[in-house]
Amino acid sequence: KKLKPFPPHFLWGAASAAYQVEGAWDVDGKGVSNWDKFVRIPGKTFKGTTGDVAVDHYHRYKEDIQLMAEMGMKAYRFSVAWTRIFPSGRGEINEKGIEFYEHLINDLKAKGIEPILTLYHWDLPQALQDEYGGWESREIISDFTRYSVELFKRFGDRVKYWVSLNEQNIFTMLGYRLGAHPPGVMDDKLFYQVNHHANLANASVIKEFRKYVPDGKIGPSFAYSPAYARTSNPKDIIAAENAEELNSHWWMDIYAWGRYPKAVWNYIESNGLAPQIEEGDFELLSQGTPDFMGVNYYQTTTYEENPLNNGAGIAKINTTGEKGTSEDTGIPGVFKTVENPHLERTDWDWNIDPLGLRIALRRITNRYNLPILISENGLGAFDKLEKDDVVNDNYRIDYIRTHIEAMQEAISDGVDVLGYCVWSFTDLLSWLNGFQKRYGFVYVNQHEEGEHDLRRVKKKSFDWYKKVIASNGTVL
Ligand code: GCO
Repeated sequence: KKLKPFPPHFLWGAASAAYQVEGAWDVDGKGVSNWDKFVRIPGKTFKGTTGDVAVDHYHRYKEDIQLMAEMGMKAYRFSVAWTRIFPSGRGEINEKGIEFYEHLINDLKAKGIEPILTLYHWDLPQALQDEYGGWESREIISDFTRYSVELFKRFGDRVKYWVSLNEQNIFTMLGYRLGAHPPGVMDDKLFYQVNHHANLANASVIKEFRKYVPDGKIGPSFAYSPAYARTSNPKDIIAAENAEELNSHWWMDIYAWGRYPKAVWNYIESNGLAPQIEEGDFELLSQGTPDFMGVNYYQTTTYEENPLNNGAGIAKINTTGEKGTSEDTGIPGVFKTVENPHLERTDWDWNIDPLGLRIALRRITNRYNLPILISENGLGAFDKLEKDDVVNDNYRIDYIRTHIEAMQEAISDGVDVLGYCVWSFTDLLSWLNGFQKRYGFVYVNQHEEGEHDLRRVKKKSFDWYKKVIASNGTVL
């Protein structure tokens, strides 16, 4: 088969999130977010790490953008901290917060880097959590819309690519099912209700976007882990189908079509978990069709049948980076996750599956027929800063190279990919893992303890990705 080249204006980029890079948690009028509060609860994060300073991007954004320019990056995906704009979630606007993103965006544009703005990357104003439970209440829909519209008005003339919600499936799963992210709740019924509100908020924002930024493109970023069946036993096949529908279609169908997939709906309804729907909800949901599906791809998940009488495993969160600490999880009668014996694993025990990216892109294209922005893909590892400021992250180059190859195969299959954002540009704070788990092309000398001057050091992968971009993906 002949491979198609990457399109001429392909968005070669990298991504980050406000809480993971900015720091300056209480500077220039910023309000307190759910994460500012959560990380202060003992035992929640690795060695109690917080994002108070993170990698201090708030004060060093110029230096960071200079490095992006040096690399020749075409796009930078970042998120806005809601609490910088509306410190208590709604009400008074904090102009200092607007100013920061104004400078960031202008600086990117001046260097020819396309800004991709994420409206929500998990840092909810704590005031809204306290007032009405944040995503637990329908009030979030109008507050999130007001905040988003403010950004459309301010930046819509310069920012053409927008991501609405980042990984709704992950922040609701960790926040309301596993209790590992704020607000630390474990309640399956609430989980579905919270998701229904997030779906409505997502649709409402996309609907407004059309009025304010008619020439822009917007979509959610979904953390998609394609489901594989362990064997050709039909019982394993149906388990994988169940997982695909419950763990992925349940979100992506709503984004693309404004409706919930039937089997999941029936399953949650018969288990008393269905969300409360109000009149007009499906009408709004069907008006929230995105311009693209944002896909955060890291790995695939393999499933097998799970007999009804089997005890349910609950996912264990790995915050130490030790291998073999993740456990099989599942729902009796529905599916069970198993290790895939054909794949290597990362330091964090995630499988490495480039072909899974091609499969992901093809499945989404066939089902939704939307362009795709790969809004995240990358490798979290224990990087080592060697003497003379050298980081030999050959494993990261291998990971990204094989995923770019798979992406090109998918493009040749006919998938419309708008861009590829590597997670991440600089190293950044991992929500639960502190600074041990690193993703960047640029090493940041930041640690939980000991010497940390925050200096930026280009890793080996920096020069490699620079060549990839310069050759529009022909030199890998
Ligand atoms: C971590 C996670 C994050 C996510 C990102 C999702 O280690 O904290 O891997 O970095 O990838 O925030 O959008």
